[in-house]
Amino acid sequence: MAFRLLALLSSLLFAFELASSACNSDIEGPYPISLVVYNSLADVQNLTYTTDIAYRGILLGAMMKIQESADTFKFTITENPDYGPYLVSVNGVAGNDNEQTYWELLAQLQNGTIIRPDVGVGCYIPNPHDKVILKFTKWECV
Ligand code: B12
Repeated sequence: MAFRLLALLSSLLFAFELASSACNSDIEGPYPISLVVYNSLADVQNLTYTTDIAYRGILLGAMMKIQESADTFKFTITENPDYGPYLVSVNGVAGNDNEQTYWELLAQLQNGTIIRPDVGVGCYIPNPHDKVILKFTKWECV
């Protein structure tokens, strides 16, 4: 009787270990990205930051992490009800509708290709080793 109970307990333990190890194998760790602040309208040096981002985490989270750890990186956003956070200013430099300036979001992928994400900082999910570029620039009216 005691033997059968022991056998039952050990098979239950085995099944539990199997289930938990299967779940653990689904866990993906964070990965590195870098962030470049580039003002194309002024003669100032680019600033580059690196951070780890949660697996498939959003860019805004990585930016908040950098802001917490680096004294030289500050940004502000406004919330748009349709599209989420709009990046208004970086390090005190703010976009201005009258001057048609804004912070453009670009990303250089690991293979060198530069893309212009079709979502903002609250929705963009950087790929591992992305170089995210916040570019202060002007928009053109067509
Ligand atoms: C004009 C425009 C811009 C102008 C806005 C300046 C201005 N004052 O007019 C500029 C060039 C600055 C711009 C920038 C960007 N834009 Co834009 N923009 C548009 C566009 C063509 C029209 C918006 C509009 O005037 N609507 C009419 C007015 C009356 O409504 P509104 O609510 O007041 O409009 C405001 C918002 O749309 C806001 N806005 C514009 N773009 C974006 C992007 C995001 C993420 C947010 C939160 C707000 C926002 O600015 C408008 C004026 O205040 C739309 C596409 C479309 N045809 O609708 C894309 C659109 C809204 N933009 C888009 C994107 C992706 C961007 C960028 C992230 C692109 C980039 N990679 O840099 C950046 C924003 C970066 C940042 N700083 O956060 C996407 C948003 C999709 C999404 N689900 O997130 C759209 C839908 C285009 C697309 N790709 O399909 N944009």
